[in-house]
Amino acid sequence: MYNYRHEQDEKLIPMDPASIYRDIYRIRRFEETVLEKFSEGVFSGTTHTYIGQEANAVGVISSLQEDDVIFSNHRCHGHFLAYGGEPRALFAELMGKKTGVCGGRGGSQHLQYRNFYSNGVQGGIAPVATGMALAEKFKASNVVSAVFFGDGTLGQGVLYESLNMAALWQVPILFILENNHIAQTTPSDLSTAGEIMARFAAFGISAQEIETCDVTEILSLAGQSIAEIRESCRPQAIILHTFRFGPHSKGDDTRSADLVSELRQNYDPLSFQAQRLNPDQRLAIRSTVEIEIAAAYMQAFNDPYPDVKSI
Ligand SMILES: Cc1ncc(C[n+]2csc(CCOP(=O)(O)OP(=O)(O)O)c2C)c(N)n1
Ligand SMILES: [Mg+2]
Repeated sequence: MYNYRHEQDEKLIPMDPASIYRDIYRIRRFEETVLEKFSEGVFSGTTHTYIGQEANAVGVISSLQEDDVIFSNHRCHGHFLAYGGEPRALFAELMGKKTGVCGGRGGSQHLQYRNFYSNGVQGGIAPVATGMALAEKFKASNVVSAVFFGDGTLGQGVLYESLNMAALWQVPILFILENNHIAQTTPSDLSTAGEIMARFAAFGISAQEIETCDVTEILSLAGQSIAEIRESCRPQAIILHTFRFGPHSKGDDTRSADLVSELRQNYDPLSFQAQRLNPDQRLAIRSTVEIEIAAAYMQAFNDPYPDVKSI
């Protein structure tokens, strides 16, 4: 048992290795299906998949509680699914269907579901998350806000305005940097000067970093940070060094195939978690998830488009 996850029935239940594996594999299968089907023209707009980074979403979001608020970015599917969002509603959203998360109007990058929000503008959601944390502080609700962003977003000035306000006003927020070492096609060492940790230290925000694809290490780090934020009502940051195995969006990976396959070989959170299960357990989980995702896709595919009057 590693940590606690908040289910929709509002009970805290212990997470076991099998349910963690299932959560990671659900995101993986969802995203593989998105990439497979995109070329068939079934989705509207664009998309950014989360393959390789699944442990970050599962580890952090499983450590949050029911009323906590999550803010995500353009690469939001994994965060949404880890939060408990339905695969069918997300497929439908990507297809512009009425049954989509936002009635088919938000697309891949702009989701709102319960306490989950995403925004495709890099850094655009950081001040929103900071404002939400301030509001929750005023309400004395003991709610934590958590905001995910990528290494490329370290180039957005609004992020530093948000860090400044979060520290100045001491708001309960966790900044989660998913450093996959690349922004679209630009490796981070071509865009980011100095030490990343120093950027948080400049505002007096306590930050910790970890390079791992072991979800249990992320659970433990995030769980500790979130507990401290809730206790102290002060912002914190965690930097998760990670790798994406897919393209930035659909077919736009400028990295060599050899490099990507080496990354998959060495840093796959799914294979890492698989070692904790026996082959029968793995097989049972995989087939259940495959059936679930295939059914979710077909339901969304057959769902109606919104009617014109709803525009
Ligand atoms: C303000 C802004 N500029 C440019 C873009 C186009 N864009 C979308 S994602 C992306 C790269 C983001 O890199 P990073 O923050 O490292 O996240 P990752 O894609 O690696 O998860 C860019 C340039 C955008 N969405 N918003
Ligand atoms: Mg990046």
